[in-house]
Amino acid sequence: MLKLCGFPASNYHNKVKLALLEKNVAFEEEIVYPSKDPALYAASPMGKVPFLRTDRGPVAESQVILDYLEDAYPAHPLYPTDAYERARVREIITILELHLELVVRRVYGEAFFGGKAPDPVKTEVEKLLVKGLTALASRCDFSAFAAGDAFTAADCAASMHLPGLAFATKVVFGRDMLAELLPAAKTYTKRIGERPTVARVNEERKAGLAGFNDYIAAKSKGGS
Ligand SMILES: N[C@@H](CCC(=O)N[C@@H](CS)C(=O)NCC(=O)O)C(=O)O
Repeated sequence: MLKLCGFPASNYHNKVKLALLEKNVAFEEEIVYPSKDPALYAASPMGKVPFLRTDRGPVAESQVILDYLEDAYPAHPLYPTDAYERARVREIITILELHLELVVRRVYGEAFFGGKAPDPVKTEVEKLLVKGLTALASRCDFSAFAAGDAFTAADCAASMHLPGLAFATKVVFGRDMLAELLPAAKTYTKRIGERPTVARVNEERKAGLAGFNDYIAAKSKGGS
């Protein structure tokens, strides 16, 4: 059986978990936190989680895993059949991953872990987030799902990444940039949170926070 390795406080982990649930593919979860363990690097070349254990070997990188699942388990598709529409879904995912999530992560230390991001970093992140959110607004109106009238892989990314962005920008910049620049997406995050699969992932995220906090505490004491 497929094994999703990572931890449920991670939005990347949860993006893959949501795809597995939506596709109705059986899987188990194995809690793996980032570390310097060579076994982790053997499974995931950048030492990041999540990765998926398959009967052929591991696959790392959340978006690669989503695409693998779509190829290997075509039932309950998460992409449209039309090539152009598929490209549009991937365009939205790329904006979410590269131009929003990776950008806002630069201030996650301040937003979630009591750190302090340098002012020039904050200025740059705020500017880039305006650009990324404007790009997202040009592709999605969020009146139903991220990429139109049906749930797609773009929703796996949007529903798991956007709430953290809203929270982090409120803490670090004193403004919820999602609510301000893309109010329909803010409403969408609440609406999609009621979808049973998303609600389950979010409940399990909350249940996993204690374990994650223990991992962070051990790490700050010098463990790996
Ligand atoms: N591009 C990766 C990003 C995954 C990622 O950054 N995971 C975090 C946990 S949420 C991690 O493993 N961080 C440890 C590290 O970067 O060394 C993906 O999409 O799977």
